[in-house]
Amino acid sequence: MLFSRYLLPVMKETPADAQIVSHQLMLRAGLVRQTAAGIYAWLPLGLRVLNRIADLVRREQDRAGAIELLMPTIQSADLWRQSGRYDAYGPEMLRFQDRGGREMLYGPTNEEMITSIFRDCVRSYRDLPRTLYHIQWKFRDEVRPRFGVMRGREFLMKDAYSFDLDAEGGRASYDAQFTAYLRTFAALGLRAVPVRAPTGPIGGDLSHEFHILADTGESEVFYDSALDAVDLADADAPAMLRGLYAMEAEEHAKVENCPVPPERLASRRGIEVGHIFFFGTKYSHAMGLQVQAKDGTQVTPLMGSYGVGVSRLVGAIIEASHDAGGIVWPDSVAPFDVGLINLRPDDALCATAAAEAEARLEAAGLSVLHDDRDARGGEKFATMDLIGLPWQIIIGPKAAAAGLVELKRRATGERHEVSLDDAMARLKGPRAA
Ligand code: 5CA
Repeated sequence: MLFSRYLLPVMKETPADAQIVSHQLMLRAGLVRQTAAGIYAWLPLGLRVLNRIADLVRREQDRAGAIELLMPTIQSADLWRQSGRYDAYGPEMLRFQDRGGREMLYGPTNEEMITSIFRDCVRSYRDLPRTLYHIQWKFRDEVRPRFGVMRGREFLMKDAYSFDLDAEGGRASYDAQFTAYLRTFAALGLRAVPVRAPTGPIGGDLSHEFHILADTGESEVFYDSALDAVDLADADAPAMLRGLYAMEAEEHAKVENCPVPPERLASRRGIEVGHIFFFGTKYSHAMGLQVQAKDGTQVTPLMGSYGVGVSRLVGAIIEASHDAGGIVWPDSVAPFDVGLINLRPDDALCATAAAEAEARLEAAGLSVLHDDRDARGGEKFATMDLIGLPWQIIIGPKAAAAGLVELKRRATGERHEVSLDDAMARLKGPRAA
């Protein structure tokens, strides 16, 4: 992709209205534009990151046996009356009428809709267990939208819903999602710790939130500091984590005798990137979902729901991975693999070398943003650092004459003058791993 033909409005100055670093960097790096309070347009570079995150979430959901479908953003009020939540949900729900005067809403979540779909499609115990998910926009008319995409009003969520015949099965479905979440966040290059959580308007009595520990987090969590030593990518991590004390502040406040000795009790702020719930028959009972059991009787399936804040993750990843120069994308979600800087687009040798490098990198399956703009070197370096692509390949007249390029790793700042072949060999290594 040629920079000169792309839409990438970068800003030098820090926007005054953005309070936290991820929001500032998302605006400066041209990832999003606010179009109304808490509502954002995803510009081309931001959309590439959002899509990569969604793809990784999807990969781990599929691996865990969940099945993808797509439900609409617009729902009918009648559906929500069946569960009794239409009146209970309050002013966070965006409500409106269609031309026929029918009451509609922009979905803040999908428990009712999935329950009604499942109720219409399934009759027998043979059709359970099932976990279904979609990745779809939600709307919540938050009192205080802030921090950019971290607390938006319109946001992208992965929401999964499990249906089981008995409590043991329901627990297994919950555990499968718990494990999938640890894998997902690890694949995104994040350390997200699970903590016991209150269930709020979703309901039920078993719930975990997944938090990235960061000073800019909106929640507070209390946990046994032994948790800091757990390798979350380890296969034993789910079992180890279940044995350790970790609570969202509201839950912690309910605990009368904290089992963790004070010197081991840590308290940090966290960004909630996922939230899972087991609420049994709350929606299936209210909405009359029943299936025939093996013995011919009718049973009410037990359900759980499992959310990941896909658009919030873009901000959370930046909070966790940036430096003074800008964003430092983990390889797994970077909008392009390589930023190719041609320092002298007016020089024939440089232009040929850069075009060749771009073609060969792309032929090798790497995505490239080629800065061919007629601009000063300093500006190109600053822009490339700001947008945070994992690798930079810099082509200038002296190196080009010697058949060399400069390869820079964004995260470490390490630079090497190498042949294009050597650069490509180094670049493919960590990606393949
Ligand atoms: N139905 C359940 C699980 S599918 C549910 O809605 N859970 S939730 O309310 O906790 O939302 C799931 C995730 O969406 C949260 O963990 C958070 O990461 C993300 N999220 C919630 N509200 C917002 C918001 N206003 N802006 C951005 N992301 C949000």
